[in-house]
Amino acid sequence: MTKFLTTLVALVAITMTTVNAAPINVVPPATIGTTSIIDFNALPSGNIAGTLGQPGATFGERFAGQTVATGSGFDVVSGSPTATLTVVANTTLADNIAILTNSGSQLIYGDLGGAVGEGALAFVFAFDQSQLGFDVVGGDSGSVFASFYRRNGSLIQTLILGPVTTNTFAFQRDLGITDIAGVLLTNDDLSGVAYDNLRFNNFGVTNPIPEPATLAVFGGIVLAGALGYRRRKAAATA
Ligand SMILES: [Ca+2]
Ligand SMILES: [Ca+2]
Ligand SMILES: [Ca+2]
Repeated sequence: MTKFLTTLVALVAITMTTVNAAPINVVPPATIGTTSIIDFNALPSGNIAGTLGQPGATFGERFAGQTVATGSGFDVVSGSPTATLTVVANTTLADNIAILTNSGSQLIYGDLGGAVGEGALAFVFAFDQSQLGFDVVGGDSGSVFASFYRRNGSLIQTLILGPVTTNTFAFQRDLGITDIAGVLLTNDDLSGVAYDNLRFNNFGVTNPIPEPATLAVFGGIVLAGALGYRRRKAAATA
């Protein structure tokens, strides 16, 4: 019985790892089939007070539940977002998100002390995504750290992109799982980076709390199986 349970627990662990740890894949931009784009071009330049609502997504500095440290000269965000995933602003204007003009296009960036581009930028979608893309603009061969979160605040994966220069990045969820509710972007680039042309699908579903539901169903099946085994064993020895 003990050995049976140990094997069972191991099998569950493997299964849950397979289900929950599917990564985010970086893919060629042409391969994602997104239909919506936010280009920021209608927005005036300058720091934004509060969060920024756009069709299909809302932008802020970080997610509710997270804290930001600035000692390194870059925003470093830590902590887990709380459910339901929500962006929050930095109350200091020069430390919040902002818009600037570059080559005739409006871009968005995270600010820190008005330094342009060293700050964090977070966005949450109206609908969960299985794929998305965006442009990084002005990178000076540093790294961009992209953390993908579910709507319940759990982390799917953090990717390190770089060395970045101006480039387009696209991402696809392994197995096509549609559970990317939001993304946090920070960087350590020498001069900071801005972002443009967020590509996504402004339709579909939202998954408020997918993981606990999955666990409950799965746990129920395992429990039923274990009880059945115990009953069969009891019957055999009776
Ligand atoms: Ca900031
Ligand atoms: Ca633009
Ligand atoms: Ca800068």
